[in-house]
Amino acid sequence: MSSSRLNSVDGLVSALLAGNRRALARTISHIENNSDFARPLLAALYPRAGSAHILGITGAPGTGKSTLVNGLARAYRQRGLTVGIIAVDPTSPFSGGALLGDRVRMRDLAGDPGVFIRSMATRGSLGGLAQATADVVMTLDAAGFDRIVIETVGVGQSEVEIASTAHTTVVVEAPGLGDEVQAIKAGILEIADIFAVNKADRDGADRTVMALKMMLNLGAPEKHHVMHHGRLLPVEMPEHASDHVAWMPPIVKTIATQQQGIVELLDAVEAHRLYLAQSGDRQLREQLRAITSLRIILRDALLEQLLEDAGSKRINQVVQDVVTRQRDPYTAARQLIDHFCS
Ligand SMILES: Nc1nc2c(ncn2[C@@H]2O[C@H](COP(=O)(O)OP(=O)(O)OP(=O)(O)O)[C@@H](O)[C@H]2O)c(=O)[nH]1
Ligand SMILES: [Mg+2]
Repeated sequence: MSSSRLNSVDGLVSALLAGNRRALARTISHIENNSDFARPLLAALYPRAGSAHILGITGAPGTGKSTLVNGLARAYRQRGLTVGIIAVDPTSPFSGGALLGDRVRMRDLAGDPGVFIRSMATRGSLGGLAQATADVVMTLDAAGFDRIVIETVGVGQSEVEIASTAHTTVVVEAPGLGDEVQAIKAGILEIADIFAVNKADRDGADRTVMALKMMLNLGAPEKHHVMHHGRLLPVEMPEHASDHVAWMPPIVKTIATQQQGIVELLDAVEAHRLYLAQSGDRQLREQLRAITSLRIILRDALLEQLLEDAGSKRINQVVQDVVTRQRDPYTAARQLIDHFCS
């Protein structure tokens, strides 16, 4: 295929759908850079996506996420499934050091056309990292990957936002980083569908498992997503079948560096995938993903237009008024909104 075909939106789309990896990489670059091609590409690909199962792998730095992802990808390949991997590193958008490490750790997957690995460059994409990640996920989905794995470092709200774009979220814990379960602090326990206690070759793994079990027994964090996002857009959520049993997050011990527990972890993911389909929760999550996407896009687009509409002179004046306490920020914001809407 001549490379000039990849210089048009139509050419890129048809090549991507035909399995051309160069077209895929180029499409992702357009999306990341928010080039003129980005929106037409996203619009053309969106109807082709929706079949992949999307996994989020999150947890504190160094818990072994990349090593686990590597193991999972190999195990999926052994089952004949293709895997797209996205490594997101919002904490160090410019250094790229951790990502380089990831590439090295995932080296044994290189050269396999059934695996595609991408590190997310975070800079400048409209809608921020969460939306850019969702867009790349959608692109891999349209390109036909059976499973898409997103690795994020679980440290803050944006990671939770990114994880909420997944169908199945695996929270990775490791012993020896303090007695407490690390995720409690970061508030990512609520998003876990599965726990992996990695580095089970180390002391304290059983204590971590016990701590997690206690946490889970204290209160099933069921339907938190709905609570959290449901009120943000007035959409009707599908009702649950009354006979449907709530999912209890399983806890899987792994030693990623020795390929131990990987098959069990993969089986847990696949069990959750089935659960989502059978319970109707997959549909619910698709709704939540749509809500999250729309919220981010609307928020950013409206803010951008409002700022443009008000003009920098007016904005500067408002900022000054708030600084000098002539107006409180709520009143100032309200006045800008009223002006924008009038
Ligand atoms: N002992 C032991 N070490 C492991 C295990 N899994 C991973 N490691 C090691 O832990 C270190 C960190 O592993 P990574 O896979 O890079 O962890 P990560 O969570 O992706 O790290 P960041 O992306 O930087 O947050 C590496 O040196 C791994 O070899 C395990 O099961 N046992
Ligand atoms: Mg990593």
